[in-house]
Amino acid sequence: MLSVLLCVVALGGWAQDKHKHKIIMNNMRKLSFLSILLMMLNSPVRAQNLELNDLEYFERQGVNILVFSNSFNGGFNDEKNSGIEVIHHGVRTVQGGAVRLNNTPEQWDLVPKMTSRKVDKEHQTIEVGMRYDDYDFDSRVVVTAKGKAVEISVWLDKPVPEKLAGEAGFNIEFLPSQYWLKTYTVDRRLGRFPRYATSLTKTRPNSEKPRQFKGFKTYDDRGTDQFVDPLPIETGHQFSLATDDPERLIRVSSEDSEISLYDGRMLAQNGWFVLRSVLPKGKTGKVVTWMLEPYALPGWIRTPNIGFSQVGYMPNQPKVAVIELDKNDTPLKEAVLMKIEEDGQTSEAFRGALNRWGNYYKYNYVKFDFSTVQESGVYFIQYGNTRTNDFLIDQHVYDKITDATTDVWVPIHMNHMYVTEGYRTWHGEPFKEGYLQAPESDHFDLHRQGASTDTRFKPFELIPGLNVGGFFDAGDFDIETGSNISVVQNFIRTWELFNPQRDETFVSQKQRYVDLHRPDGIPDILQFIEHGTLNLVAQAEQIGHMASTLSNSVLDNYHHLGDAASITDGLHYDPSLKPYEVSADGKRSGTPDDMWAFTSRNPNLDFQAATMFAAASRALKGYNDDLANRALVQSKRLMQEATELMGRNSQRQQRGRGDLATNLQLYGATREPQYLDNFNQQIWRALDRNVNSTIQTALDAIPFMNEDYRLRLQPYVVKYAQYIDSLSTQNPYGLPIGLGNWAGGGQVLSFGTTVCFAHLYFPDIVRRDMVFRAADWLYGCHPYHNYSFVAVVGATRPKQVFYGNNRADFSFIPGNVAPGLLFRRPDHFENYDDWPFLWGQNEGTIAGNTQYIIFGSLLKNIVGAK
Ligand SMILES: [Ca+2]
Ligand SMILES: [Ca+2]
Ligand SMILES: [Ca+2]
Repeated sequence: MLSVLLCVVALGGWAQDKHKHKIIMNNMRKLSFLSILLMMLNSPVRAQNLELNDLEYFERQGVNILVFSNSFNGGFNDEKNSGIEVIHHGVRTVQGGAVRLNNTPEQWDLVPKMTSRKVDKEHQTIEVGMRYDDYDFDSRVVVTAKGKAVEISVWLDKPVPEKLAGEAGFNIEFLPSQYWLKTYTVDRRLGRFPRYATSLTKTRPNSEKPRQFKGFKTYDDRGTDQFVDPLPIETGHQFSLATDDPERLIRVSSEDSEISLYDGRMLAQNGWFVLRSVLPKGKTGKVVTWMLEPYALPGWIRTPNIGFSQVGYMPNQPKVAVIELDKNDTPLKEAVLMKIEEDGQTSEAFRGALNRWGNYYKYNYVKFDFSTVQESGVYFIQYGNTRTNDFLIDQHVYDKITDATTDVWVPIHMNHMYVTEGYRTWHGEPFKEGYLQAPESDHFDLHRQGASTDTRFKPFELIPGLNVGGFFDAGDFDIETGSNISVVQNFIRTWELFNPQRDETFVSQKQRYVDLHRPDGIPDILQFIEHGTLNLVAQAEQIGHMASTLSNSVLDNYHHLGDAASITDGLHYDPSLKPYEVSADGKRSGTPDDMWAFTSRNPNLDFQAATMFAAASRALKGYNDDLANRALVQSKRLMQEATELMGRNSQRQQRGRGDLATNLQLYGATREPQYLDNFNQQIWRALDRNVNSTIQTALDAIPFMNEDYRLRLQPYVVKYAQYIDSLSTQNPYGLPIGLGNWAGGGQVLSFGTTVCFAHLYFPDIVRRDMVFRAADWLYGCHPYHNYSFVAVVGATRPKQVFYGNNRADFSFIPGNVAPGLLFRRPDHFENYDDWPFLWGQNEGTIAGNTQYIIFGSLLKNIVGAK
């Protein structure tokens, strides 16, 4: 053991995984003075104290403390992504440090607005001003480096407002999955973080509860007029959290204030552990002071992250692993590809030099190219002491990449159906009572119903016939009409391009019943087109135009986790009954839980629907002629009305890409020449303006066009190929990496799809090598970790948790595609694989996942896998 350790030490900045650190810790006692000295001599000399760096956060090796580098954005309020944050040995385990109004703030509790942020390098201080407009309440938080700790102090110029006295406090939150089952001490008392939320609560009158976002309520108080307030697990002045895990050990203490520990999961499954000090009443100046000290493992260097495709590689494709290294790590000169033989023995298949790519945000990157290895087999990569899991090189690795998505993920998201798989019921039939006309409202899921309903229905009146067909939007259960339109389009596209006859799903519209893995003689994709069209046609027929969404009426069932059929009570809402009261005939209830249809008219949405209906009518002809005809009728009507409305409102959008794609789809659907003329008039100008955003539509036209069109398009494809090449200099992965609040998985899918089409039509310009980049990324060759962002058949190590509707079980729905790599300012990428609840990195959407079906089908076909 000792010799192994010394060997690691002697090599200096080498790969050291978690176990090795533990070995080091355990063996420290056994080491002689000489070997400790040797260790110190070999460790690079670095600042041991926290220092404010050029990126405006406090840094020492192993610890980053961010102070409002990411502020609360207010969209969905507390997204667990903001305030004072700690990135501890590479993992963002602490966030939410701010003045808050609740013991355990939930997602729709109020968040403070950042009013100022002053960074003072000379005094090693960051000061942030915070304000709650709802309460005219201002505070400041000052964070100052003090050796290995930071001092956090809260300042008030005016006392806490009367209404918030005893409610406003300084909070900071700890990631449950990184702390549960670990030990802590409070003023020397011992405790262990619970795996399950089981602490004590009390109820208090609603009148005492600080206002929630826009006045909505996250909870159903069952008529008690009381809310639940968690009680602390512990209270004291000195906390040491995770004393049994040096990578997570943090000390928090306060001399002037009591600190309490709460479990945020008591109110919401996405809650975190909270440390909190209530601000004193009637005081101004420095009212609360904490010291916060994250422990840092001496000389800590992050374990290299070897990015590669978990699905594996075809023999004749490029195979390049991207190795992500700590900035204090010294890159090795070579890596090895090992082969696992049938008898279990391993042997060296390839040894190759590493190519240095350079720095990208906080890490350093080298590449390992083992493309020359073409023999089918089971392999793994060895880089120093880091060894990957195994993966395949084989002609058939891509054969099944869409199967879990089409056979499992999509049917489970079919709304208004009972969905079963073997012994398991995924959900009963949801929303049996149908949908009510939404009243004027400003909605929690960012929808809006204007003063006029734009329909023949009065607010709260039942709109008949909407509870049919359609797909759940994502991790929630609404029907986003725009999304559902793209979903049907994606299915039609898949159907028309690849004609997949796969039949693994039993769908009975009559029984409202879906059974997975039970063939019924009808290709599943056709049934999915039908299911999506059924809801959208019903909207057009019943409402007269497209609803913006069919969504929850109350916040307390919007965040539903569990069986979709239990979101509402299935009974028609009757305001003449009391809440929770059921009518004598058992058909109506006084509980206002019915879903709403948001019906403000949007001619652009109608136009999109019209285009999709035309295509759907073509796809469904011969399978469901009645629905095909209904779709065509609505297509023609909506097209005409939308065109008139847009003309009248002079909302005619700039005749740009949207209309280009629409004209092309309309031509495909109707073969009427005016649409092709419109397309031809616009396409070249659009390409001149922006090749990257127009090229997909231009490529989609090729099947309808002659050779002249292809020739004229060629120089634009050359330009696009140059863009693809240029991406290799922008980041080590050679594709567009999104930096938004929702990770860029959709962007990667679009990019991958476009590259595939470009290669299909112009193989000499967009080389075959280029089509694998998006797949490599999705399946594991990306920053942070190397797990597949897609829960795909064939991947050795897909992600283990996603933000699906079963996220509270720390599980996932097979076939899901995560948005993936989320950027946190100023330099951190992450994708939690032990905490599903951040949608920006882990939520799959119906539009995104059906887009993946196109990409996967295209890739399989292009590379000749099938
Ligand atoms: Ca939604
Ligand atoms: Ca079927
Ligand atoms: Ca109801």
